[in-house]
Parts: sequence; structure tokens; C-alpha cells
Amino acid sequence: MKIDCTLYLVTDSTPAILGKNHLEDVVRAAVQGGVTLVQYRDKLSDTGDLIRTAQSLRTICRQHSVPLIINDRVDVALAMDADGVHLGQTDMDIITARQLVGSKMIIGVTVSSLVEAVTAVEAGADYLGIGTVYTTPTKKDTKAILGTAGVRDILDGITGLKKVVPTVAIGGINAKNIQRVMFKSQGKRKRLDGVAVVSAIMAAESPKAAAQALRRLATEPPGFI
Ligand code: TZP
Ligand code: MG
Repeated sequence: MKIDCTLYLVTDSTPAILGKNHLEDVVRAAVQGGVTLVQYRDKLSDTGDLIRTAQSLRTICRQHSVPLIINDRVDVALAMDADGVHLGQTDMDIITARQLVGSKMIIGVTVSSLVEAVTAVEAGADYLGIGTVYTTPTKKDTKAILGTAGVRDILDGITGLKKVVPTVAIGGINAKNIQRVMFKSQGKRKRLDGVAVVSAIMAAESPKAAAQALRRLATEPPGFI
């Protein structure tokens, strides 16, 4: 499956982000607004609820041909036939996950250093989430704050690898800074394929309008940065 990472929505079901909204409604609005990839990230629900919610998100995503990726849980991804699974550095290792999910399922990996990025690509990751770019209340246990320069260093470091995988940046990205993150460095060097956001869409008054605006900003060359 071709992965379009331009605007990657990572969900969050905690009251601080979702408020009184329903997860399904927010995801539906976000895909209507132009999100190209969705990750169901839920650290609280038990396995049965995870599978049920993932199934209903999959129905919504498939209506818009948007792949649904499951955070952390290879078993949940397999149980409801997700399009992919997203693994952090302390989750199941990529080689074991690949043996379990086969070649068709997307495996995405979070990396916060060049060593992690090279290791993930060589182990068979299909895309990389590079972060954390900026400090964010959404995830307080972040290992490193990279800034745009740190993201740039990782992108430069993986440019020469035999396998090229799409990359997204994550962490504190919003409508104000998205173009800085996406377009700060161009030229021949590999640049990001997109950005991943949680609160910029999930906590927006109108997730659809927020997704539309972010999609436009992620694709249009900036006026200035
Ligand atoms: N991984 C690194 S930062 C982050 C994750 C899941 C949370 C990003 O949330 P937000 O609200 O887009 O800053
Ligand atoms: Mg994880």
C-alpha cells in the first residue's frame, strides 16, 4: 500500500484533548477535512474496547480511502485487520512485528535519533515518525526535543540509505509552525513527507476546518518562514 503521510492524525481519547467530543466524530471530520493517514492511539482502553473502536474507525477511514494504523498493539492490528501498526522504541521489535503481520501491513516506527532511524529503516520500517520536534503537553515523557535542526540532522543522515521511506515529524506541530517544520530546508536534501499531529486537530473547535487548513499549509510552498 502506498503511504501518503502528508497529514497524519494521531488520536488521543483523554479528556484533556477530546473533551466531550466522540472519537469517531472527530476522526470522521478530520478525514473529511483532508487527513491522509490516521493512527488510533489509546493507552487507556482494554483490549476488547480497543478492537471495537478500531473497527469503527476503520469503517470511517475506509469510506475515505485513508489507511488506519494501530498504535503499540500488534495483536489489535491483527485482530481487526488494520492497515498498519505503529511502534515506539520500547514496543515490539520491528523484525518480530514483521514476522507476525506479514509484508502487506504497514509498520511505522517512532525515532528520535539518527541511530534509531537507520536501525528502523534497516529492520524494515515502512515510514518513520521523527520526534519530538517541539515540547508538547500531549506527551510529557518525551526522550528528546529535536527542534527543526534535530529533524534535519536525522533526514540528512538517512538520505544515503539504500531504502527510502516516508518521514513525518511529530510533536507540538500546529498551523503556526507547520510550514517551518515542513519546508525549512529544501534543495536536494531529503525533506519531510508530512507531519503528524494530535491536538492541532483533535482539540480544535472544528477538526474538519483544522485538517483543511493544515493540509493546505503542508502542501503549499510557504510565502515566508
Ligand atoms: N510522539 C511524540 S510527540 C507526540 C507523540 C505521540 C504527541 C504529539 O501531540 P501534539 O498534540 O501534536 O503535540
Ligand atoms: Mg508505543
